[in-house]
Amino acid sequence: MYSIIIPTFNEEKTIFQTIQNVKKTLPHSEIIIVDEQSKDNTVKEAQRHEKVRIYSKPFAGLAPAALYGITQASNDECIVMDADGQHPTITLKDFTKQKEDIVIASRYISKGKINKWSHKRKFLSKLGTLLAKKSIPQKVQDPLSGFFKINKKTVQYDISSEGYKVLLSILAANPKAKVKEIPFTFNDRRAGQSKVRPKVAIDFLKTLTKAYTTKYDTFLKFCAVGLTGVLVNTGILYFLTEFAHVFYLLSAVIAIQVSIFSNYTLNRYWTWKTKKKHFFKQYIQFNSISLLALLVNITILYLGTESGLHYLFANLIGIATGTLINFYGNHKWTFK
Ligand SMILES: Nc1nc2c(ncn2[C@@H]2O[C@H](COP(=O)(O)OP(=O)(O)OP(=O)(O)O)[C@@H](O)[C@H]2O)c(=O)[nH]1
Ligand SMILES: [Mg+2]
Repeated sequence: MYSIIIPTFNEEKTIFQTIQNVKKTLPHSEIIIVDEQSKDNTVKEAQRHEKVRIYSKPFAGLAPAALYGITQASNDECIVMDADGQHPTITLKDFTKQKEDIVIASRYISKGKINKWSHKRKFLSKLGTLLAKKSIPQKVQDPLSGFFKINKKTVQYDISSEGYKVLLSILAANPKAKVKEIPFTFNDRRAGQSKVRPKVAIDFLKTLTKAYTTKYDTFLKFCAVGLTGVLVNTGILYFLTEFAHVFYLLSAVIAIQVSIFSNYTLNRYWTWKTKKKHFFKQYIQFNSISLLALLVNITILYLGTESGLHYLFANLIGIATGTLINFYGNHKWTFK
């Protein structure tokens, strides 16, 4: 059994026919309309059908409306589709043959098509899709599709997600979910007006930023810990040299060790949150990676400078390489 969730905003000209088509294609499905308090007769038109659940309130956008519909659905298998006829109901049948956690009706795989789009719209869609594809861990060709199925038992969704592109936030939040794309033809709007407005672009950038920060969460935390390490290092070097009158090179050795230790502790309990290995065994591994990264950093500094680069520039390349070695070494070994 399926629940079909249809977000609407001023779709009086199309909603009746869309519901009719859904009923013809999947007669036993549950139909849920999530309406953004349309100012026209959308709700009245939907009410002309029997057995349709209608929620009409200010949802604050397409994504929250769709997610609300999913929470209200009686079935685990939920399909979200547009009201304006752009999503052909024939594809609903194809959805029912798929068992994956997330199934996407895709415009951008072989046999997928878009009917009559302007060059500008095509370009913007391709650009948005490219940015979105890189922001998620799965290999998906159409992460901005508004036509998809999720199994709400196995897929996590954050009902506070904002914006327009609900599928993108669902993909970002479910890196391990099984995903499949099926082709469909994106038709012309049957009637009525597009709801795409400049705010959609701003909302999209917000969703995109969230997806990127989720995808690179571990690396970003690792970099933040690295910055705290610089502060700890500088503070101890200064304190020991100025107030304890320790020779500055000896202060530096102590400062490096303490900052490696504080970095290690923060990375163990915050960045990777892995406590499978013994604290000190893992600490020795962390230290070894730090040493390796330091050696590579200095080698690049030396080779770069000797081959004519400015030593500060060569050092920056060394630091960047060292950071990557540190990150991947710890990711694949220390904290695995
Ligand atoms: N509940 C709710 N539904 C919305 C909102 N904005 C759009 N919708 C519905 O979401 C679906 C997609 O919106 P469309 O305006 O068709 O967006 P689009 O398909 O990307 O653009 P077009 O090709 O111009 O139609 C339609 O069924 C709209 O009625 C909103 O803010 N709230
Ligand atoms: Mg549309």
